[in-house]
Amino acid sequence: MTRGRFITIEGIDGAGKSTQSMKLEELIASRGIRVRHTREPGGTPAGERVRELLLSSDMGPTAETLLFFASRAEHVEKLIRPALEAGEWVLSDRFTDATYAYQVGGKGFPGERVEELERWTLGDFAPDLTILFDIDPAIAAARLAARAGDKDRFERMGVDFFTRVREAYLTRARACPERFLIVDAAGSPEDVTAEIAAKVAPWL
Ligand code: Z5A
Repeated sequence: MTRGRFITIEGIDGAGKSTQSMKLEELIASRGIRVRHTREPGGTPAGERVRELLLSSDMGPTAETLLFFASRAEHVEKLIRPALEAGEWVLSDRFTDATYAYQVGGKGFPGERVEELERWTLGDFAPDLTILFDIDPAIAAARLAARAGDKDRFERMGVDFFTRVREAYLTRARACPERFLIVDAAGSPEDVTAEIAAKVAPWL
């Protein structure tokens, strides 16, 4: 049995990840490849409960970072690794790069603590491919402002916060070009879908 591939989708809020990851799932499935679409935080029953807690509470950075890794450990053990070993591909909206981008880059949590947690919970387990949706936070903010219920997300965190998160993602992508594909997420949905299809084609 050939092991499946693990693809992660990353980028700031409002970059268009959810919209495009569904298209990518369709593209992969259209090649006859079995694919599981999942997300972080979440992806398992326990992980989804942790997600509710994380997204509804204002907790300190240590508790928050530990909970992201608790959800991730469960996700890898119960869903991601078994699916890959069964030959399925796994497509996850966010994974460990998000912790480096949001907690370390955005909030200033110490990077070495995240490295320790990553080593402890994941060992050398990492995505085979990461698609980074790169976008100016002002454009992402305008998209979320147009979506009912999301009006205050950028106001709450601030555009400066999302600028730091974006920079942290780009720094990671530049340090690991063999794993990352950077997509210009500011275009129309059709343009972004086409760019992803072209860049992912060699993988399919
Ligand atoms: N988080 C963390 O801090 N640390 C971690 O380790 C992990 C996560 C794993 C998860 O929230 C939060 O957890 C997240 C990071 C943190 N946020 N914070 N703060 P989430 O999963 O609910 O949020 P999200 O991943 O950012 O989803 P999102 O806000 O929905 O953004 P998106 O998926 O990138 O965008 P979208 O839903 O596809 O599109 C947003 C809107 O724009 C929507 O109305 C679309 O119709 C529209 N759209 C999409 N594409 C386009 C284009 N191309 N043009 C115009 N309009 C578009």
